[in-house]
Amino acid sequence: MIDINDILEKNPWLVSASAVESSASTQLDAKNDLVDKKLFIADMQTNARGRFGRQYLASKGNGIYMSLVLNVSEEVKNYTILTAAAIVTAIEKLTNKNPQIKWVNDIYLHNKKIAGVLVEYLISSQQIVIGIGLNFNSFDLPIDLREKASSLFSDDAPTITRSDLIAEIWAQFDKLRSDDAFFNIYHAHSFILGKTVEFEENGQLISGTATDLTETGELIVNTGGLIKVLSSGEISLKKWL
Ligand code: BT5
Repeated sequence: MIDINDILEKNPWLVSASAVESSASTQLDAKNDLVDKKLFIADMQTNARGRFGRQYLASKGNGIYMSLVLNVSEEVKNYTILTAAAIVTAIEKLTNKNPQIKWVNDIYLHNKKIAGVLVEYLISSQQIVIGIGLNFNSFDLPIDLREKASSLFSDDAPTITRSDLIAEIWAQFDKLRSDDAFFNIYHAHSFILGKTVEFEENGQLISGTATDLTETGELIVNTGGLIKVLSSGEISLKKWL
């Protein structure tokens, strides 16, 4: 099980944390108890979601599934980018692995997705809920995910615990959110820059070369002379080569 005391000790900025054996979705747990800087963790989720309502697969005891509530009254930051930067920094600090970030919210290792970030804005209460799903140990994936998903530790035995990584992710998150260096980390870990990407716009499939990222998180794509600035809220990439 997850060691909450260790996580809180390494993150005095968090007010509290809960860890349950099973939850429908830690994102929902968080939304039902909107305490600023409270962390919700589950060993298993039965109805986890990603962006655009897509399903996120969980496997009992083999992943990190967690959501954080944060009051964001006057700040304007791209929390998806900040969280992705915190995850890759934490992994690099605790292991010898070199994760990358696929625009905008996916963490990749050896060309396969090992984690995803979901940031939801609650406009009425000026809060956000940051969800992280990370495949930690390897587990049986359904056929449709085998080609594109993997785990942090896939062929090798874990050298750290899930609690170690959770504690480090939030420690890095807290450190990075006090300055703007997280964008440079995000940029330096980009898996997509220089690649040919395909996206859908108004029902039309368009392809181009991903050339850069803006500081607010848009992806700049050159589609044969025409420069497109893609916003992650509207567009998700279909293909990248
Ligand atoms: C994400 O969405 O990757 C964000 C996932 C956030 C999940 C966390 S877990 C804790 C909290 N509670 C929740 O209910 N949610 C958050 P997106 O970019 O939309 O990616 C979803 C797509 O990733 C799916 O359509 C699949 O193709 C793929 N996928 C699903 N499960 C996966 C897994 N375990 N590992 C890798 N890829 C997966």
